[in-house]
Amino acid sequence: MITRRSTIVGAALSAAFIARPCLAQVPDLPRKKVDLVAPPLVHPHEQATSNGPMILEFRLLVEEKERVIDEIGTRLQAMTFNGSIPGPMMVVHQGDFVEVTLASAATNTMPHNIDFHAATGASGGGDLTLIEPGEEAVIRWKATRTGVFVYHCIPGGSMIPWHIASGMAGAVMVLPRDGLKDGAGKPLHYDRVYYLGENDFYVPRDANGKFKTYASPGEAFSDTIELMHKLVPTHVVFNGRVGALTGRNAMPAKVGETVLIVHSQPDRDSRPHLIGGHGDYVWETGKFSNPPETGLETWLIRGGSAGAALYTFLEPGIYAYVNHNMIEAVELGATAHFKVEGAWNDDLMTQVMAPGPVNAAAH
Ligand code: CU1
Repeated sequence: MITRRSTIVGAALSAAFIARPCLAQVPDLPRKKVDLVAPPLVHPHEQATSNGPMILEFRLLVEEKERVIDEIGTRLQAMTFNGSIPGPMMVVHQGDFVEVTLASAATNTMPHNIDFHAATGASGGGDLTLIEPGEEAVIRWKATRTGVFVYHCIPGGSMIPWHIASGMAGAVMVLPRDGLKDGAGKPLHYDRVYYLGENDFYVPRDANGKFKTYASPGEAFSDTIELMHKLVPTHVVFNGRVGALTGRNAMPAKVGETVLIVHSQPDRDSRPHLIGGHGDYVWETGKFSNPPETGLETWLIRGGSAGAALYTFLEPGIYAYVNHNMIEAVELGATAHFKVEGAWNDDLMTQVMAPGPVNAAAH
């Protein structure tokens, strides 16, 4: 039952508290508390389950905190779910109930809430979860549709794009109860799953072109929203900062392992490409009720959505996973790495001749 705050989009920043929401009757189902983990990792879960529907309990703490977002020390007045950008991924099965406690750190300065694209009604839950610093709210929604879906903060007006562009987005994966399938109904499994949240950031510069710093989110707001109106990000990154998933932070895998890559972007379109690899099975729109496309080179993540790609690594080495707008990948930060160990397969590729001077006599 809705007793607190109505439609969020366009609402005033801080609606008056009316009453504590009445909690609906609790379904008579088993409960399980799930401890969330920071991306790119995903909490342990079954891919297919023989269990009946459950109530899965999650807790998300909203924290406003300054974060360094690149290798030159640029600082963002970030807003986070559980301290990470993106927020952690939650995995459930179709028919489960997702019960989320959304809490706001007492040190925060603004109202926050959460809109689950996978949920139905009340602005995806945003209308029922708008909390002030030091408050918490609990929402429960039924996972009726399968796929990977974005969640994000949606506090009203200009706060919506600002909070999202400050880091407040994550993803939910609703698996079919009998697991993933290819287009012919054959079961598909993954050995590892990684969650990559792509974000565009807008950090204002001073008169000398240097990135500015601010003491609080509120102090950063007017400069930041002015820059956001130009729609030209200063950073496009995976998992909160340039290099969050490259070099020694590369995601490990082994030759022969099948990896599920979940990729979300709450704002802008992205074009993921695995350099030297492919998308064996790709749910480009992220919804498992549709058959996956196969053998892709590059696919599209629409702004405001998540997609999923399954790939079995066949050669060892470092694989760059990029937004194949290479300007965004190389200049703005949208690059991640997989570090794959195992034996090289000469049949798939071999170096016939190492680079060297042109041998004119041979031509
Ligand atoms: Cu927020």
